[in-house]
Amino acid sequence: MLGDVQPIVVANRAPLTLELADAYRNTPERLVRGAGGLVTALSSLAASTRALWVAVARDDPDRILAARGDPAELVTDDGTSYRVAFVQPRPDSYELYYNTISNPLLWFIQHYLWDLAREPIVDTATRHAWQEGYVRVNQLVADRVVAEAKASSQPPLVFVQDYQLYCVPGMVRAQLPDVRIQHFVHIPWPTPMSWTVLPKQIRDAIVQGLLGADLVGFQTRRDVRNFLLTCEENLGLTVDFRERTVFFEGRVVWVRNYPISVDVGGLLQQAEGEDVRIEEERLLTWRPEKLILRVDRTDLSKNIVRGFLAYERMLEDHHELHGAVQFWAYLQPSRQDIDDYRAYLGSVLSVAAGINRKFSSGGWTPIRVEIDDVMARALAGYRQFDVLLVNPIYDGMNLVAKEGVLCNRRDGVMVLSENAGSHEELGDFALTVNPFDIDETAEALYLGLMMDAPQKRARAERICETVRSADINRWIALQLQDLRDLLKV
Ligand code: GDG
Repeated sequence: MLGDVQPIVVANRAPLTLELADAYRNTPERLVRGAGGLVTALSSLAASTRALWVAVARDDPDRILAARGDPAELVTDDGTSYRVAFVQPRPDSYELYYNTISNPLLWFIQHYLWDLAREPIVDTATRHAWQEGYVRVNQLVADRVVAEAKASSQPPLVFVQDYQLYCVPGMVRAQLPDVRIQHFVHIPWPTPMSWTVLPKQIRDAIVQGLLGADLVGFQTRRDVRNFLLTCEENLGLTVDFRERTVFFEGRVVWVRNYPISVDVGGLLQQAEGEDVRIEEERLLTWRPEKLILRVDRTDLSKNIVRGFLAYERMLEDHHELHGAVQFWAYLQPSRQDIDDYRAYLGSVLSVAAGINRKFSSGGWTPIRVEIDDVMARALAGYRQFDVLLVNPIYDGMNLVAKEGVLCNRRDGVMVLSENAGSHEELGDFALTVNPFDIDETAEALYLGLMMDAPQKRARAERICETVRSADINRWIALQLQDLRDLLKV
């Protein structure tokens, strides 16, 4: 896979979590592998190369793991082993780094979520959080990477992940000028102008930090273009749009897109599991004739409220569907320590309740909102939907769009936002919507429910083929290929 190198994966989260023993529920302590394709993909890389994982200790269970070794040799309950080096920032630094700067400030800029007439207000507290939180934690992480790189007998190859760690590549490069670094950004990279919300010193530090890498990866071609434009317009750097390179401090930085995907084999196997069968049986006891599904974290970017408003519009226009259709919103609670997120969940619940009050009759409830965190239930939903609504305001990729249709057993139709990263690959076979337009979304939901069987099947098959041929292994393989071709690793 890779030559003689020591891969170092750097991410905010470790690839595993410690679930503490619970005497009340009589459950033992468990070390559980993190969910999602990223952990799966990087885990296979880590397992095959003895990679080291550098992560930030976020809470007490992480700190317990950190105390088990430095780096800790950890084996999850499914038998996968990891070497994890935790950095341990002070809790107040972590809070500023994670809950003030990364979420919401950067997340909101990168998903265009700020209501700019009112927010954000940038002040001394923002600069303090940047310096004492974000920069400080990034420096701790970078120092740890440097120490591990120096201790390695093989040349290190550093893979940094995401928006919490933008400064790490530059900080590592400052200490190890020749090290090979790749940084992958999982969320959208917005237009240059969106970044001007931040003071110049902060927004330039973000881009310069990233340019410490040799290769910067994004999900879509649009993200790549926006990043190149940001380098040119906001920092005045020399950019080659055809080669997709930036010249920075005497080096060439390559910028490429690698659409993240799912572990197709693993996911389909998981979807056949006993726990999913039990969830599906439960679902069949209440499923309506026609099921609309959405599965999302309760994040503002996911656009859950407008999804309900579109469904309301559809019910207003199509009385014949009353009693026959139900919209199941299966939602995972997210970032509830941030005010905007708590308020958003409140709006989600109250809008759904309002629609249910307006239309419920004869035992029929139009919307079923369920807030929980059980993957098997999401998979049961994926198998059973007739229409899957994926309408984010903006989204880096959106894996639900890829997983949902792949697991579905009914040739279900997907209604997909043109602003989801997955739209670049799957848009031709979904029903495309502008996520702000509830009339258009209502119409698409209706078309999806009414589509004839051959058309449904043709679309579902094309989506499945696309996902199968570009799965998570390809995501990794393309990056490794570029590291070999461009950087001669
Ligand atoms: C970020 C970016 C990008 C579903 N129900 C449960 C559950 N899921 C799984 C889904 C899916 C994952 O969670 C959600 O992934 P998404 O990609 O849809 O969204 P984000 O969480 O916002 O992810 C995104 C991604 O990073 C990867 O680069 O695609 O754009 O925002 O796999 O099936 N997971 C658990 N419990 C559930 O009940 N644990």
